[in-house]
Amino acid sequence: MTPAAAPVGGAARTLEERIRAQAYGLGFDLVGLTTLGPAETAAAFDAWFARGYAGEMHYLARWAAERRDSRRPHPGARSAVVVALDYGGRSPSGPVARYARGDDYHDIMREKLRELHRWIEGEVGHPVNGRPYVDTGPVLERDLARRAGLGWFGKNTNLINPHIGSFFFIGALFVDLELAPDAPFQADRCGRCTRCIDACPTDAIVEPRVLDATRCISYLTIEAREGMPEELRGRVGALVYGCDICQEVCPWNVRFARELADGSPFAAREVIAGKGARALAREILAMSQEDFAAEFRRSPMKRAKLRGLKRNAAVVLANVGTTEDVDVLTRALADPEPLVREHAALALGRIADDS
Ligand code: B12
Ligand code: SF4
Ligand code: SF4
Repeated sequence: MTPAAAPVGGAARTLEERIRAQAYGLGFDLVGLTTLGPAETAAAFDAWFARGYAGEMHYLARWAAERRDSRRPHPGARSAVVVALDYGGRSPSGPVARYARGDDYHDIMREKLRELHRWIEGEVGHPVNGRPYVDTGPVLERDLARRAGLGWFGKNTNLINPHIGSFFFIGALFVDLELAPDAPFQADRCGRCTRCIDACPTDAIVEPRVLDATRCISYLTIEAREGMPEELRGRVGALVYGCDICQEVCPWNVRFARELADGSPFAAREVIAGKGARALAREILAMSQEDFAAEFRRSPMKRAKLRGLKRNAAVVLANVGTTEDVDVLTRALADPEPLVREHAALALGRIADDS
């Protein structure tokens, strides 16, 4: 069976087949097994970091030896069940990247992986030393997923699967079992296409498969804690949080991206659903800390904190706002955060220049 295909009936026999079937049953969209060991792309990671492309994400420098070899993050672990969970690439574009519109995927995937862990212990009849990883440890998850056969590294750096595209999260359950691995995904299906590189508004994909995160809108609106660089502010356009552009233009998503399942926890929550960039930016700028805590409870958008979201909202209003937004921006000039005041003032200046 290829890792891309859901099982099609018949009694599952080996432990590997039963694990795959159980993981699909828990709702994962792709499942692959791999043996842990040295990461093939460790050198690509080191070169990327050495070029300063990680920006302020200093945490990526920690646990370097663990990142280079997936046997190290969880002592004793020998294999990984690597999974993908689709977050709905067919949902319409919007000011918030699709992955961040609903509930936080870390919690959802970790819980499902814990359930899989308990199920495996039941199947083998003894405790299994294991641990779920979803963004939480020093693991090169795209590397691990390619190794487990889930897809190839697109030129936009995302892992792409030929059946479902790239709008999916990656997670892994490390276990101290010796599981027969799936074949790594060897092909490069990008061919001569360069659509993602051409479409990136900030020219962040500096070479095929190399992303200067400090230019990436996803980084600028989520990870960066300080001001938005002047050169890039205008290019952020109407994006309040995250960016999907290099995935939206990818032919593999145009063709194979999926609809969100009914009742999916990744469906847009009320504060975001159906809102255009201006309306959302205005709402965010007017939020108190209490409103923020209530509206973004269990949301990945909490990561930017209210000050980061307000900075982004001001940048978006600078780009697409009108004189009708002067009121909310003027009130933001009294925000306790200098970062917010600075970007609100810049936005007011821009609107004044344009009107
Ligand atoms: C830091 C980080 C970011 C940073 C930097 C991203 C980057 N491309 O470097 C920022 C904040 C910009 C970011 C953005 C996004 N991220 Co992010 N991010 C991560 C994180 C925590 C670490 C990634 C990392 O180590 N980057 C350093 C680079 C060097 O590694 P890499 O991107 O994984 O690239 C690998 C390959 O491309 C390959 N490679 C690199 N160069 C070369 C060159 C050659 C020649 C070859 C053959 C291979 C190769 O080796 C690298 C290391 O294994 C991972 C989770 C994890 N622990 O892995 C999630 C993760 C990669 N992100 C994810 C997502 C969903 C996103 C966004 C789509 C969110 C959004 N909509 O805004 C965007 C996509 C932007 C993009 N084009 O990549 C998913 C990706 C799922 C997928 N299908 O690929 C992950 C795996 C989280 C998860 N658990 O699901 N992210
Ligand atoms: S996520 Fe957006 S800004 Fe980042 S590389 Fe892709 S298109 Fe460029
Ligand atoms: S847009 Fe083209 S080059 Fe970029 S990841 Fe998709 S197939 Fe590869």
